[in-house]
Amino acid sequence: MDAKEYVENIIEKVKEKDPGEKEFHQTITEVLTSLIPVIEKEPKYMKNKILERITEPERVIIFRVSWEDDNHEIHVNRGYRVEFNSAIGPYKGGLRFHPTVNLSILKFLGFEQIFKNSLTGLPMGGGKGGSDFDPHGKSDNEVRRFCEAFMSELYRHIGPNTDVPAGDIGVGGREIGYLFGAYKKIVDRFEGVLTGKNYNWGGSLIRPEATGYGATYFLTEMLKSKGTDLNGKKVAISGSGNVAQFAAKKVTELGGKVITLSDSKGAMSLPDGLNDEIWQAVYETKAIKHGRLQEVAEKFGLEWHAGKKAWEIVDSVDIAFPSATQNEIDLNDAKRLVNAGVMAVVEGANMPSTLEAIDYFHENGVLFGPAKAANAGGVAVSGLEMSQNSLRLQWTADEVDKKLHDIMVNIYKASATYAEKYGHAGNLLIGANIAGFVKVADSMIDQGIY
Ligand code: NDP
Ligand code: 2IT
Repeated sequence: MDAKEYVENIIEKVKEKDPGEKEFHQTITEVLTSLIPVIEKEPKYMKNKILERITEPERVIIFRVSWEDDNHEIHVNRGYRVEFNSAIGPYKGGLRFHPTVNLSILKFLGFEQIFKNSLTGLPMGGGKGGSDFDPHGKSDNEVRRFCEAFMSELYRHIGPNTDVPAGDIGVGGREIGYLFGAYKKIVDRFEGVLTGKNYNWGGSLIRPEATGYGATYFLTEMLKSKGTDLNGKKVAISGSGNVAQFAAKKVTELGGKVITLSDSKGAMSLPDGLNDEIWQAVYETKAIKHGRLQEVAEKFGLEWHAGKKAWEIVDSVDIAFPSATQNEIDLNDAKRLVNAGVMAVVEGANMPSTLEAIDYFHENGVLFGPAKAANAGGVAVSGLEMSQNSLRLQWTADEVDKKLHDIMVNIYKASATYAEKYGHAGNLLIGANIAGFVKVADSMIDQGIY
């Protein structure tokens, strides 16, 4: 069997085994197809059945979460942890609280995390978890009770050397605090079992900023390869959560003009770009008050486009920086962005572009920075948080930021180098996937048959 046939066969088998897991099928198709050049060159991967093994999670935990709201009504949600691959370190990856969460979404996120974590160069395996709980409109006490109920089961599956969760959509500093408090109460140990902790109790400086800053550092490297930089570039950012906030901040700091932000209710135009005052209002409204972006638009007299995506409200744009959720750029959005003059796309969110959109960008010569590489800064600083916890030390913001910057430059270099080595110069998606894969696959071979 040749490499292409082998890969197609595995993709079909995954689809047959778990029909209906469409997001998981999407990432499997993207990643495995991009690995054909390395499977072809290195027969050991086929011989050791690495693709059969790497597409099957090591363990999936699904559990009931019952909790009581402020009116003493009982609710039942479903909790998950997908422990996908531990070849190069303990399972590591975020928790997502969002009503759309299901096994397909967490398997896609857990699978992507394997390669992303490998790219950081730090010893972290891949995992992801979460719940279909919706934090929108819940009181702090309700969120706390949910977190306590969630941890009352999760605690037995995680640990600083086993599985180290963090935040993702709907899980930020507040939730990590409640989850950490519940874990510590149950196990009676103060240990680095979660990342994204507050600095006062073992967190790392720059972790809140890390994904957005890191993706912007990656973007800077992409632009450098074309002899340009962020200065004066119009940047359409989607989302207004953790990733979008700090992407917007760093882009502005480096001379770019942020022309949009959005949330699940619509998009906001920023014709004059972002300033400190608007940024602070976005941060307070979304990160502290868990409110709506529309309130910020109204406060500053900015145009609000209800129900629209960021891509639908721009006529002229240089860079698209999706930072909200999966599949938020489909083929139509990609066409619209290309018509509006986009030269680069950098993925802050996980799998924000559909397979058709990615192909369209590549066919039209748009520089494409894939999520697994571009947004790896968040988990990279999570890895640095684990290191600091082990050392029982905390580094300065400058030290962490410098390490983050070096990691992002290295990820860019690895992606570009591997793309070239395997005959696809300039295709950072193929390069990143192969670079992330090789380390994990070789480690799996070293460790025997699991
Ligand atoms: P947040 O919860 O802080 O923010 C999410 C943002 O995306 C909000 O503006 C939210 O709007 C919007 N959003 C969420 N779901 C949808 C949806 N279905 N349709 C439209 N808009 C939506 O999450 P993060 O900023 O942490 O995460 C954003 C993306 O980045 C995700 O893809 C995540 O997996 C990825 N990521 C996060 C990392 C991290 O360190 N936090 C690291 C690497 C990747 P609203 O407020 O209205 O819900
Ligand atoms: O998608 C991601 O990389 C994250 N949500 C961050 C994971 C982490 O463990 O910091």
